Amino acid sequence: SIPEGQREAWKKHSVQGFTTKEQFEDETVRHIETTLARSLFNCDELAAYSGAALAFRDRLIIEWNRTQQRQTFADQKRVYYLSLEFLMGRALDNAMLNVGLKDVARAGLKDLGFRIEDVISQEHDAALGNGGLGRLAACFLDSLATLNYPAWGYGLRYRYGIFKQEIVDGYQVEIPDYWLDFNPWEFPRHDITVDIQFYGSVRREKDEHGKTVMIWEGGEIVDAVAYDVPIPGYGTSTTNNLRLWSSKASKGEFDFQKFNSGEYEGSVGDQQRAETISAVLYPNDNLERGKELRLKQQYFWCAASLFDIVRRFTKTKKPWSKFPDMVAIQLNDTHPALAIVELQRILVDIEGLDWAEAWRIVQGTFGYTNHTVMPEALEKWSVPLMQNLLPRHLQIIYEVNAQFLQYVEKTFPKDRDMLRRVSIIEESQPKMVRMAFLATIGSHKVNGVAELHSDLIRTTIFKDFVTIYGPDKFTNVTNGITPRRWLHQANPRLSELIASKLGGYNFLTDLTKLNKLENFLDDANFKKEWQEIKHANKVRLAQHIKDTTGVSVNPKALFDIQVKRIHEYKRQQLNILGVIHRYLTIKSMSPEERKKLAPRVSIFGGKAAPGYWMAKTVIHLVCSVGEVVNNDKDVGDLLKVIYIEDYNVSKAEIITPASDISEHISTAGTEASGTSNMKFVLNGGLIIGTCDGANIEITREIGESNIFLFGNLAEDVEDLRHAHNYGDFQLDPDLNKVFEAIKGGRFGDAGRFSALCNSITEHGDYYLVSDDFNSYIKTHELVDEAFKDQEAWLEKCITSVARMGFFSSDRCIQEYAEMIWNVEPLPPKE
Ligand code: Z15
Repeated sequence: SIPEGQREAWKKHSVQGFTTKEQFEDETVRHIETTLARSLFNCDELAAYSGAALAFRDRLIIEWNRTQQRQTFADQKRVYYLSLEFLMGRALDNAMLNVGLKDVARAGLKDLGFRIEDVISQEHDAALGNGGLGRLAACFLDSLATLNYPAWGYGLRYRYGIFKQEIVDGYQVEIPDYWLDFNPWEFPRHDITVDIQFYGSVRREKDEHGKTVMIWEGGEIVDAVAYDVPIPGYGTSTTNNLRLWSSKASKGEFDFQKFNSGEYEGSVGDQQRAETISAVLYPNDNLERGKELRLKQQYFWCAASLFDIVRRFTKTKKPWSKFPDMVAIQLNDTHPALAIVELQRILVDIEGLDWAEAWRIVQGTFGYTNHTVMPEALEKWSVPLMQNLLPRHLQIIYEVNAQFLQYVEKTFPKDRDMLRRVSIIEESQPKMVRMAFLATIGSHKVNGVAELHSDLIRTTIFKDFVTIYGPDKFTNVTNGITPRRWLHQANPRLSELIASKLGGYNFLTDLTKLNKLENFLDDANFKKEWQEIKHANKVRLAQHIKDTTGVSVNPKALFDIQVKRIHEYKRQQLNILGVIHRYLTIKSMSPEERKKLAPRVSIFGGKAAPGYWMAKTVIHLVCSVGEVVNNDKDVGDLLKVIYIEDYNVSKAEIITPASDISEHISTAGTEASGTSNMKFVLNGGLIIGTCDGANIEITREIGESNIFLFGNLAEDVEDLRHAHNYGDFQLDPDLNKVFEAIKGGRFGDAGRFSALCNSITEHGDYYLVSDDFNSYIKTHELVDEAFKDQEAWLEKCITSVARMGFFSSDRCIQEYAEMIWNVEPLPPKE
């Protein structure tokens, strides 16, 4: 650091960051002319984006520095959020709003000849996630900073984010998402690198006191290099850090020897192999495939993060027993469960603590969030794979398991089968490590993400663990979303209208304040403006649809939207089969009857995992139906079917404010929470949904009369499936007509859809499409009816928005902080 005597000089030259329009323009032009080496003769919108982004980045990093210093001096507990996915979307708009300088930037950019919207839309999404789990992590970072918690995110810096989706001839095509060409939002920290070891073997040795120590040696070393992304809070100078690790060949290991011995090509190959670890995000949502490279990613990221966290703790010179008082680590699903084992390894093998004392520290440090009960999504790693890649970690897992099972056997001596059921090791061929059990045993709290889901984990996958540990270890934190991005940024006009009624923007940091909106249900002007804003948002989406698909849709029609990852459990197939039913109904009507119908636009969007054939078939069916319906003269505006390509965070910001109704129709008991349901309601759209995930709590909050619920309940699903498997299955007659139409070739080659149809008609209808079909169709008829009374519809929308305060991610973070982390905020002295 700078010597005492020189600090005054330093401070005099400290960068301040712009606040006025003039200063913003100075900074932006300076960056364009020097950092980017462009001039006013070749400054396009991309250059303007780059200049503005760099100007904001400077501001953020100044606050980032101050925040980090403050947190270091404060010497209090920090939170570390470990997530393999952070689905951040664009950063510039968010930075402008959180720092409170968007109007300054708008005026400045206008002076320089640009429209702020065009500049903002130049930015490439940071798409380091698949769906809900990754976006939740991003919302949590926003709330942690806004609420002034000393918190860090830790993740992987993938060179390729989630693929870009193109729809070619009605099929999904995946394009690699190379996004790092120009990323002004990250700061490489080449001085912060960690050596990460893989493979090798374990040797037992006696130390000088005769104590047995384990030594993991040999194998290979890969370097983890830190890249830091500043996370600004809204309306506060707190700027937290998201640290992403990038893999690189270790200097000592590779170059030197091989370059000297003339193995140039081999050396380059080694470098590339090392860099492969952080090369690509696995594109599966709610599915685990057990690939070695994925396990390598997990350990690489956990080991680097733990090393960093432990190093920060050691600087405080506190005894190890204080570790859980200074560090809370939250595991976003089981992807980071190896962090538990890694901390135990550091404490026992490297720091020489007793096993039992180390394990107390580990359990006191970790919390685990479960996001699914679906068996195909629960992580299991093969023992031979782990033995080879992480021999010492496998030993530790066996030891943890042995002690745990010993305790269980002692406590429940009569239940022999329990040992088999709760063992971390599944006695299969090959043996498997059950990561959810490891995460549960190694944490002091386990939480689900919505009430139904938390009840389900307590009664199904973790039932035995509730018996063993008691019910208090298991809790619920219902998911939420950040109202900054999902209301203020995505829907600025609605946010402004709300602010004009509530006397300012305080609702953005205390969302329960929205409840005062119910006082304006009789305010005709307010309601008119509300409706105008919804219409303008629909016009904007209609324009996007026209530009990207060529199809014209009527903005006055009912916009019915389902955008999310394509998955059988989310039941996009139920939606499109319902659309076909609607089409057949329209075709069977007389022109007079048709006049009474409410025009509809059915909008779909979402990515299918590249290897998920059934999901890809669903996309193809939607596109094929659209091809027929959109060109049928009998139908006209009464029905349009649209597939929006490449659904991502920035598209969601256009789509969410434009819905009249959105679909959250998973088979009851399968969607842990869902978070887009919250986004749509917060933007003044109603929802049609099943009694699943957070739909249930949304209903509780907004009232049953403001939501369209349908379908079987979670408690009945098991019996229905069982009945199907024993031959008790009657295909719904309306659904049968839909299948007849598909089989008759009305939407192109029927063969392409046979597996999809058969999964329902022949193979047990696991997701209960037929069981729920009638209820779904009937409920859509209620939606049609309700939409005809625009006045009443509008009232439902406004009432619902007013009652959505509970679903702010700020509320979630406060619950985690109190119930799980035991951390206090550290507000800046302002
Ligand atoms: C994912 O996006 C979710 C759960 C998972 O187990 C995986 Cl691997 C990915 C989603 C849930 O499906 C969704 O219901 C929930 O809202 C979201 O996590 C955030 O909790």
